[in-house]
Amino acid sequence: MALLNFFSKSKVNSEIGKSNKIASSITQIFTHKKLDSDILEELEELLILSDVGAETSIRIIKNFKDKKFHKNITAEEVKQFFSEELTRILEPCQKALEIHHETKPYVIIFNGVNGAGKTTTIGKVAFNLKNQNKKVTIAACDTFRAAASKQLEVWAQRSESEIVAAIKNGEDPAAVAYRALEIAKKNNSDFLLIDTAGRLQNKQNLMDELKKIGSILKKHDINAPHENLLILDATTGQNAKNQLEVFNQIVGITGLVITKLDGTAKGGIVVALSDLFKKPIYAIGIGEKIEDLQEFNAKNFVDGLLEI
Ligand SMILES: Nc1nc2c(ncn2[C@@H]2O[C@H](COP(=O)(O)OP(=O)(O)O)[C@@H](O)[C@H]2O)c(=O)[nH]1
Ligand SMILES: [Mg+2]
Repeated sequence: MALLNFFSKSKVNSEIGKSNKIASSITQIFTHKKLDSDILEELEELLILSDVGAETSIRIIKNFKDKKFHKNITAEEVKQFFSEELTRILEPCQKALEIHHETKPYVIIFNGVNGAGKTTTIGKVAFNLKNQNKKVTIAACDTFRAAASKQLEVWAQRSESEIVAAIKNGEDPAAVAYRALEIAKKNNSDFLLIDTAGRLQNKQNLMDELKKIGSILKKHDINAPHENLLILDATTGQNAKNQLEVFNQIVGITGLVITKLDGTAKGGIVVALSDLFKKPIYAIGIGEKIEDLQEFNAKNFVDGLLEI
């Protein structure tokens, strides 16, 4: 067993939550006022506006009340409290992907709704693996859109990975997955990364499709897929909770990659997801470039969010 460094090292990233900095709002709230019940409401609202979600925000504020801080508490002390609370929620979800090297190929399915960042994340992961001298096969199982496999081809070229795509438009995605697994075995690939479609509008279809991919892989390797990742776009805010619930029901999600934390995302959604689902967060996406995939580090993430 080994820990896999798919991703760039985590660093404090000031891009995270930049459109709605919790830190500057805390400073503003505490500039002219003393701690009272109005302020507690303002803090709760601030968390909710930052996408932390009502349930988690209410609990954090309850913990804050229970501390019985003195009336002249400073913005810095409040930030310190939030930093500890958020880190405590996020830390259990900071996990590295563990790989069994004896398993070849190690099969990872990338699930998620359209536009979440599945294809881009596969490209980034493939590139990182290649830099570690790993052999990668990519299965283009989003066979519904012709453009999808074209986009994947570009990423595959950059990472010198082999790509297995549909022979004709609309080919059964499970058939592509099966063929890809056979090819990956034949080529002695270390990894098989499977890109999927994400049409959540037609849940039954998607469910059938993903289940079929899973069961056809099992015919080759009873333990495959070894990971069922869910790629979530942080800018979709609270909707990400619903996506996690649905995909978890369908395939049993083993870990998350949360993308687009560099954009208008408020960042708090990562806290809400950790608090409610406690799934490992293997990486975060902080841009469109190949190096913009970082391992998730709870402390660094909170420091970015709170500008500490
Ligand atoms: N800013 C930003 N854009 C991203 C990130 N990840 C993916 N994207 C962009 O999101 C769009 C959809 O990504 P794509 O990989 O095609 O999503 P898919 O439909 O799930 O395969 C593309 O324009 C990507 O460049 C990220 O971490 N940050
Ligand atoms: Mg795609």
